[in-house]
Amino acid sequence: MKHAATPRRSGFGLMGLVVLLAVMAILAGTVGPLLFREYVAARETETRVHLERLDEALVGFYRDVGRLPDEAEGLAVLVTDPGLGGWRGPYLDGGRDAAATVVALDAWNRPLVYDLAPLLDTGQAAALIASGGGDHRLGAGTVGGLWTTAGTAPGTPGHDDLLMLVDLGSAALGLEAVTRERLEAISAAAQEHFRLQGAFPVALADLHGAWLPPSFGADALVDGWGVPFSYTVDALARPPVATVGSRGADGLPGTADDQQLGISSAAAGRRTTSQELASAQSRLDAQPSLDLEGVWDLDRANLGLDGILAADGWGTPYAIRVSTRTVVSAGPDGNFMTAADNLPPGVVPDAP
Ligand SMILES: [Ca+2]
Ligand SMILES: [Ca+2]
Ligand SMILES: [Ca+2]
Repeated sequence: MKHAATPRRSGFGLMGLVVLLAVMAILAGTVGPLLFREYVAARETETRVHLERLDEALVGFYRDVGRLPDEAEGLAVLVTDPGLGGWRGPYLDGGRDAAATVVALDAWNRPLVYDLAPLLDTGQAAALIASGGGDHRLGAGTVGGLWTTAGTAPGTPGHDDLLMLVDLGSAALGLEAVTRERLEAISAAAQEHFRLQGAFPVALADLHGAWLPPSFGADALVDGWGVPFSYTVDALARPPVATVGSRGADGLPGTADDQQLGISSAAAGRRTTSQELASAQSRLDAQPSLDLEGVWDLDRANLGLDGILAADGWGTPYAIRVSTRTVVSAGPDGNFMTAADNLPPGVVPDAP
């Protein structure tokens, strides 16, 4: 019986093994750190690129939705429709970055930190996104705490952190401009409403359709940040005024970024009043023998103007100056005694 063949000896003797181990040790000492640095640099670059893409995506989200995601929503809403009005994402198109599972991770697959309206040691930002970097530890700051943007001392967790400060810049200005434009369109429509109806609309929604331009969508009665405009009317003021306003970017009333537009009825009322006065006066001039009572309600009935021309374009009843047979409006201030703004100018009714 043949005995089993002894295993074939490798030609690689003990010396060979020693030499190989020595070479590997040298390589590990020199190439290893090089490779590691390369690896870290690549992850850092990858993270920076992702942060830049997130920055752009946040600005896009802001343009559409009118605000940045809050911290509870986080970065996931950039790729997953949260059911918000105006959302037209995903805001990261394609690639690994755009997957819902990794959108909020850095290149080391660690969660990015997102802080809305961060507290910074220098400058300002609308939001901040942070990665702990290669050491996986975030030392530059915390959500709601103070952020050190210039990096921290070597050896501390913050030294290799990667931060992205999100600046809305022109996007924010764009929303202010949209708001201003809508306010002005509403003002023009409300004045036209006043001119033809003798009063401001009760609610802004009443301006929809006939009064506002067709391009003014049903969703445009809100400011650039999606908040409905405030609207008040003081119908007893002379001339009556309306005010339409936005709370601005911060959504809070009474702060510096508010936009308010007073809508005056002065011009609209003047046009109406001038037209009415002209027609009333021509009716009066056509009946020179008609005896005047000096009481507009009676005289306009006698003139056949009953039911119309009760009040001028600012809501004040007309009067009549019997001595000169002139129909008079008190003007925008509603006061006959201040004659300068009366129509005709300077004319006051006879003293009672
Ligand atoms: Ca770190
Ligand atoms: Ca405000
Ligand atoms: Ca007056």
